[in-house]
Amino acid sequence: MTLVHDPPAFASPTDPPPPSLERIWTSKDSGPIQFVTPDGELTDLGAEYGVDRALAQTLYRDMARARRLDHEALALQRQGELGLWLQCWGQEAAQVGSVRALSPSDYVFPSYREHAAALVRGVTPGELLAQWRGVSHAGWDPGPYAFHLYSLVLGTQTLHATGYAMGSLLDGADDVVTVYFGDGAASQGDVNEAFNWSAAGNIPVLFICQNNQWAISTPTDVQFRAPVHQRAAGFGLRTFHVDGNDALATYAVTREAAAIVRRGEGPALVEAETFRMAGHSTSDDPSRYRTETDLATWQARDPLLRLETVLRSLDTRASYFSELEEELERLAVEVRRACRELPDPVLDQLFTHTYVDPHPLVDAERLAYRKFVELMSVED
Ligand SMILES: Cc1ncc(C[n+]2csc(CCOP(=O)(O)OP(=O)(O)O)c2C)c(N)n1
Repeated sequence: MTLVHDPPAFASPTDPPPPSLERIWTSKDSGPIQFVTPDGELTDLGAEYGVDRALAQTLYRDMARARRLDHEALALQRQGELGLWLQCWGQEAAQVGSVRALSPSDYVFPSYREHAAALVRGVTPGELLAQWRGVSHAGWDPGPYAFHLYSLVLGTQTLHATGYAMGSLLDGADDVVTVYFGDGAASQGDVNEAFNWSAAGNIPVLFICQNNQWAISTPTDVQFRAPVHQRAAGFGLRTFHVDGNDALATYAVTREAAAIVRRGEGPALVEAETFRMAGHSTSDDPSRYRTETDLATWQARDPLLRLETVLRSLDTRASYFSELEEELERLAVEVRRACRELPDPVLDQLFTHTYVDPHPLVDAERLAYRKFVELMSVED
């Protein structure tokens, strides 16, 4: 059964620019831009913008799919089917709202928690889980999805994105190369170099910082004094601060930021305030460092519940929700099946994708590995 709403639509780069949220935000500087309150009420700004029902349904579906995949992956890890998993629970709106506001060809550099964004770009559950099952160094071919491989070395992807965007500029493309990173990663030198270099060179990069309040066990008030958006502005970026648990506001803000970058006016940054509801990874116990009150505060700001309230207030048909529920059940089955069916890796291939060109050290290591395998099979 298919859903009865419009097919998911990405923002078109040729759409007319919406009213300036940058102006509204910088003139009032009254905290993050919000369209919908945690209770699901439209703010004055949200009412001014209005709610596009098809967009709201698309964003809600994207978030619901991501949450289901995330929870299934957690269960698979607990059953020993995955070595590790980093949940994106709580951050669905920040990811879905932003990635939907791009053009599908805008190349995205994720960090390692962007499962919701990856799903929107079409990365399959099996491809997403492969790295965490330990059967692949990565999992997918980035080209067809315009979605790069995960980067676990904090912040490096901001420099990769900046370099990629320089290339895209030289090619005469009008891409908005987009890069995700966290509040903790923002302390890395790489991120600050990427801010500076992209601003100095007018390079078309859109930085999306998901400020989920924690870098493993380090809270933001220990991590930094000046917020990420203020620091980025100091480097000369156009900056935005948005409620990252508000999918509609995140979409609108990212759309405006992307339009700035696409017009060649230089790099921009969106700081999306959100919360990591789970531990840093499945190896982490967040109850060791954060309080139940903290968790409850953010639970009340849940991005899915908030958009669901909006959709119900728009008299969304009950069939939308029931069909989505069925779709999520099918997705869950697919996630479990895809995970268990992932083929074991051929270890010899470890040496194949290390360098583009042959390398003597890698060749020697491959030879040593083959000799070891031979020796083992003789002993058998
Ligand atoms: C260069 C580098 N330093 C340290 C680490 C260890 N490390 C992994 S995740 C993490 C915290 C990252 O926090 P943040 O950037 O806020 O992203 P989040 O995990 O909260 O999504 C740290 C310190 C790393 N992976 N890379």
